[in-house]
Amino acid sequence: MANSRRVSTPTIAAGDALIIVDPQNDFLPGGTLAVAEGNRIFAPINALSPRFARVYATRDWHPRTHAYFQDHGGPWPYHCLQDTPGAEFSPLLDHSAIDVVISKGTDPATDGYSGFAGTDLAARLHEDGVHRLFICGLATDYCVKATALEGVAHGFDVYVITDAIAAVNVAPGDEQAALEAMRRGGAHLIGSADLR
Ligand code: VGL
Ligand code: ZN
Repeated sequence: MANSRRVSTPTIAAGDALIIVDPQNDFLPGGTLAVAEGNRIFAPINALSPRFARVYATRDWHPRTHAYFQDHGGPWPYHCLQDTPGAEFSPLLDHSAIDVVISKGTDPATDGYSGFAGTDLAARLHEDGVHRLFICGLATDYCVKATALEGVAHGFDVYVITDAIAAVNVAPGDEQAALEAMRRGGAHLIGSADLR
């Protein structure tokens, strides 16, 4: 079965981009929508980022009027409000490696989980000659999953780095379900140590 086959070890090359999804304070311990184990992603991310010619970071960048905040009937507490400390990249992230910052979730009417939703990310990647995406960041069960699946839909060869992502786990099992959805959707799941 193709899906149970181990992915051969990828070697980082030209045409590869590292996509760091939402490495922001509000998604980390002390933030308003904290991922309990979020801080553990930064050691592998900081080790990998200098090895990529192109590094993109997405940021959740919401207006306070966003429909998915609880005050407006949605599921989420306020988080990553534009120009607030909670929306800043974590001080644990090596900012020097980031080439491009993509703001998302700015449309108050749509969820904006994916880094591609309402942004020019796909166009920027195509312009930069990128074919393979190596995805890491937060959170596995929302924005990482959506970005990975939409990356596949855009025709990119997508790798998700499993030790460099962490889940919200609103319900137990969400993380496993998200990993399974990404694998079924055509993304390759790899560990950072698998990258040569
Ligand atoms: C995210 C929930 C709401 C994420 C963003 O970055 O995964 N999750 N907004
Ligand atoms: Zn959000």
